[in-house]
Amino acid sequence: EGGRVRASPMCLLVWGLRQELRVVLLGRSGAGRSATGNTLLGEERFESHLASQPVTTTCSDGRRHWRRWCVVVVDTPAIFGGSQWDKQHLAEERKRCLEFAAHEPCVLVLVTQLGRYTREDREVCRRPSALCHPSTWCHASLSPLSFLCCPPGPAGAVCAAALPADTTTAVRRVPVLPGDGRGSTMRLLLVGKTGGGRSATGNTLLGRRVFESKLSTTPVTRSCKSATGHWDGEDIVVVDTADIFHLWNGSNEACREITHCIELSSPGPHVLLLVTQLGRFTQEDQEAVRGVQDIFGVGVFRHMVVVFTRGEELVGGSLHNYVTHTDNRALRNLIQSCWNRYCSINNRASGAERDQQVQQLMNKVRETVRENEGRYYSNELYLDPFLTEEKVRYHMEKAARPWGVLLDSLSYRRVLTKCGIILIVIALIFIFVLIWWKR
Ligand SMILES: Nc1nc2c(ncn2[C@@H]2O[C@H](COP(=O)(O)OP(=O)(O)O)[C@@H](O)[C@H]2O)c(=O)[nH]1
Ligand SMILES: [Mg+2]
Repeated sequence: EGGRVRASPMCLLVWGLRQELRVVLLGRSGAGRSATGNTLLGEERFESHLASQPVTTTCSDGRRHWRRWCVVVVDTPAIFGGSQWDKQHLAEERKRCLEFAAHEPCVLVLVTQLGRYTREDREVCRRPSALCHPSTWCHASLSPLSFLCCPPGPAGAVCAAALPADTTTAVRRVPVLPGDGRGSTMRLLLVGKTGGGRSATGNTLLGRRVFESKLSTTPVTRSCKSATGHWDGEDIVVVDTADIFHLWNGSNEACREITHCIELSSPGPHVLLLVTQLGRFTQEDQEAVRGVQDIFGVGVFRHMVVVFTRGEELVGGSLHNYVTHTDNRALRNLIQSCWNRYCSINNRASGAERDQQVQQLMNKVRETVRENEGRYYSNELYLDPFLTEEKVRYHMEKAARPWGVLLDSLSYRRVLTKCGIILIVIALIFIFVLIWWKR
């Protein structure tokens, strides 16, 4: 926690992308591995009771979702230190354990009893380096009990997980690893056509005027900008965007701002809010949706909520009625692509009314996050650690005219040379055949 785990930039990158986190429980017989596993999983997955013989005889696993991780907890028999099994069984179980641990990110957790750190525990600490791949070992959470009285070392963390109430503490301790450095902050990205009300919606969400928002014939937001806020005890980052969502025009400014937008919402937005005006879903809006798709890819609709500004104009009618009875096919298609997630907002509201608007919108945001099991959206632009404007340009050109890029990438000269040679050879063969036949 707090940077205690050392990792190379490559590990940081890889760990940031993986959604699965392995937690391998190690320890001597009777230390409480299975019970700790059950506490972490929140269910009685592993057999655990007091017995004169070891209860856990083979490696097994259980899963749960925790934040953006799928946590796989692996319970192991006492395969190190004072084992009572024959060599073949031990070798098999060590192999199985190795297979379970051969995964990144993987954390080895030493389970030991408070006040009973014995010779067998020390033996367990010494042995797994032979079991695990060095890359796993360097991130292991194995830690002697002395950590309880002195600060943990760079690769160690200590937590007490004996009580069910400590589950969250225990799980939180484990995945606060490189790649999760941005913690639980939820990133919201405002997208849509210029003048639709993105900046105004951002200000409403944050409860203060951070982004410039006014009626204008030219784009008001010149550059993408992010701001942080809190909602219901959670940190949020809201990214407001410049005029980048339109049909690709190849301008340097667009390249620069797309790169900026990716940087600000990195490692990826949890939810994209597609902002449009109620009752005015125009050709420009459709082009903006196409622009969003070109930048982020089709998968982005899974993380999108359609937000209708000027919600105050809904007097007397419901948004549901408006959306289901609209004759605007493009809008209906968009709502369908976004899994029917939409809501309205009145950015002119203040006080309790504003709070209610934010509550509604944030409920949709939470629903979206839940449906995506806490995962944020990512694509090749987010995954590139050395993103440049040139790479963005290539990405956009590929998205805007995929066949064009393919043809551009073919070397015309080489193709023409080869075709020319083949034609000359065919012509020569034909002439020789003709001469020979005439004789
Ligand atoms: N009446 C009303 N006006 C809004 C609402 N949301 C945005 N606006 C206005 O729409 C105009 C454009 O908004 P802005 O946030 O600058 O749009 P952006 O270009 O998408 O960022 C501004 O004059 C806003 O005050 C709303 O919910 N109700
Ligand atoms: Mg704006």
